[in-house]
Amino acid sequence: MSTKHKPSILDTAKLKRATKKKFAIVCSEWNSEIINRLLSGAYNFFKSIDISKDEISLINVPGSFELIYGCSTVQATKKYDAILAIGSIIRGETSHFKFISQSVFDGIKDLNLNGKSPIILCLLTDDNYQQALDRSGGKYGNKGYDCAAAAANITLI
Ligand code: DLZ
Repeated sequence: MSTKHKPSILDTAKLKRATKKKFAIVCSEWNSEIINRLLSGAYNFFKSIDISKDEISLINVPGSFELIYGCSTVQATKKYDAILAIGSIIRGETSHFKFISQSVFDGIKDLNLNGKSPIILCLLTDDNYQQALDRSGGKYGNKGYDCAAAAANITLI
């Protein structure tokens, strides 16, 4: 997506109204370097609206496919105003990439339809490692930061 048309959801002054909201992050462990970069981006955003790392619950799951179960479990606690799911899927030699990616989008979409805590999906689906680096604090910004802003934004509607 072009960065020329940045959405107003990145308006930090407005998003400071979310400072008292409760957030959880559900994080996949696959492609850990990329995940750590996305997670840092998310924490940087939350810091910009005066929410410290210690105030955010972090739940780790093995891979992106397990984001669905992890988010479902966290949603069921009813403790959070929004949940941020973070994963990175990188295309391999087989069609596994396609099935996992589609399942995660479908699974998280289904969870969002149940009307409980909203889940913001920060899932990179890249053809190669460089593309993932570019989107996790590289030349295309940090999607972890952007998705954390979206999580704050959704608590204000
Ligand atoms: C198996 C697998 C593969 C090949 N690649 C990735 C990936 O690039 N990113 C990711 O998050 N997870 C991957 N996984 C693991 C699956 O998400 C899942 O953890 C396993 O299939 C077990 O259910």
